[in-house]
Amino acid sequence: MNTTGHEANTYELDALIVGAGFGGIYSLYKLRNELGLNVQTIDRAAGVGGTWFWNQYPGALSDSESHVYQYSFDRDLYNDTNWGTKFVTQPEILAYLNGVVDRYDLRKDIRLETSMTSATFDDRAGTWTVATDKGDTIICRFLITGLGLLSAINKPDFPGADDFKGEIVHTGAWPTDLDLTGKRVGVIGNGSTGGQVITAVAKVAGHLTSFQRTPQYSVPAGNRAWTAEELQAQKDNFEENWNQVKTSSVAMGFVESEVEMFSVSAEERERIFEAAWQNGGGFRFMFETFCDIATNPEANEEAAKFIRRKIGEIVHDPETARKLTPTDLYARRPLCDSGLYETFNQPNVSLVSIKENPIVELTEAGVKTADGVIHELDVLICATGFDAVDGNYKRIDIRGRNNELLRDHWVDGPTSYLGMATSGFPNMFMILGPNGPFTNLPPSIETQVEWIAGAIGYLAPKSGAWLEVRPETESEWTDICADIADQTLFPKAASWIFGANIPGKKRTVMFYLGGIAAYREILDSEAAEGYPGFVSHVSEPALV
Ligand code: NA7
Repeated sequence: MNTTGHEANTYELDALIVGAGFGGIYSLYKLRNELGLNVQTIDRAAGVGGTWFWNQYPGALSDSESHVYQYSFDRDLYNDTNWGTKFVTQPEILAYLNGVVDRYDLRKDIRLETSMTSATFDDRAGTWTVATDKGDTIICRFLITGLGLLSAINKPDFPGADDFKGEIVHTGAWPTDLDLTGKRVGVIGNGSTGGQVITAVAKVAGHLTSFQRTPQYSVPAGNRAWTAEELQAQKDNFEENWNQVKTSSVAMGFVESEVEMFSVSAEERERIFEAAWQNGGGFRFMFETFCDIATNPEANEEAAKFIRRKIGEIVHDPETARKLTPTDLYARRPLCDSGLYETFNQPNVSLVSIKENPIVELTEAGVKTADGVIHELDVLICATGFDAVDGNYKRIDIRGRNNELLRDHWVDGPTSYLGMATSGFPNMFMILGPNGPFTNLPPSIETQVEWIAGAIGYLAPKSGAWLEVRPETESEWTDICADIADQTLFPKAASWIFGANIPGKKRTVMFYLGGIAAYREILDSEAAEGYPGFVSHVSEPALV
């Protein structure tokens, strides 16, 4: 027995899946239900759902349209899913994922409130030994990590935080019993999450103060009910729609524009932007209007100017409008909102630009800024994002061949081949690891899980066999990702996409920006050619 009263066990599995979000759930289905392997999933959370379990803050909404923010592997599941609005809320997505788990009878092989504390590869046996915080030891051939792209929270350490008499919460670890009605609420951060939480909480808070470091470009989400015809068409056109998604770039369920910004007149640009603004959607605004907003600085400025003008038209107080208006590139993950700028017209909402007037410390009563003002608060919400992509990997002792620690392997920044494998860590397959595709996530997750299941299906019958990515393949992939990123404007904007949001984190390219279509082709040929990017090791004669 360990200190929790749980009897510690050592047991063997074919595969251990860590994480019960979109990726972990589908992996369990593929490996257990389809390949018939002995598999278990563990997750540190008290429920399944990953991101959608943790991010239960008010206003949490997916910014991918619902007809493509789901699984596509089972047409019956798709037909039975009836999401009535263009964008779906966190409770709906969490209910969906729970429904999927029950539909395929996965729950009995998911251990909740169980964290992987270490994982070590045994070169001789060709197995992974995983320790959990329950004291269990799991020995498995295949380790599938779906630890979450945006899961390790970034909570700033403000001086005086211990003195603050109110409550400090992070959106990514939201206490579901927190009632903000009538309270004095501060929100630090105004990314995708901050925008959602500000808009929702301002409706109930006594007063809301937004502490904004960098103003953001945001366009309306345009959320609305799908019409009956639209819903029917989504189901009738299942194959064509998903084929379109998987042969597109950002996998968002629309056809990306091929029109260059300056190939049309100024009037036509205005018409296209206005239509996109009215229709809604951040990715649509950036990628469906023109093809060069993310690559050509002048084209980018046209889009930025349009949004800046809208902010000026919406926000009544000129000083608030000035503070809310970005002046830099429109080159972060494109945001959309449900009335964010309008929220700043409410009498119970105020904005503090902490770039101009930094936070000095927290006091007993609230947040003190450089001008000496103490902003009195009952609750301080940190919508300050995540140590994205590799954050969770660095927090666990993962040791590959020769006892090499993954965080040492990634000392110059996280790398991988295809976002799924890193050299020295055989038979460890990451879902949404570094340098995976930058898209609407469920289609990329499905793509990766299907590829991983293919690789495991190939290895499983060969006793003790493992695949290990060649170091040179990994370096080439890193270079490819960097070259593609350099052709875009994204690296020029400081955001989590390049690790720029975490103090001290090395700025590196962390995504493959070549689009899902090209990505899927690379994956297909890697598997079809017998995994040439990998060294294939068989410790005993193959059984097949
Ligand atoms: P983001 O996009 O990383 O946004 C975090 C926000 O928090 C952003 O406004 C940051 O300002 C701000 N921030 C971070 N640290 C601090 C400190 N120390 N002081 C003040 N302000 C700070 O995270 P989100 O959760 O909004 O979104 C992440 C993704 O989740 C999103 O793209 C979707 O894919 C879903 P900054 O801009 O860095 O100046």
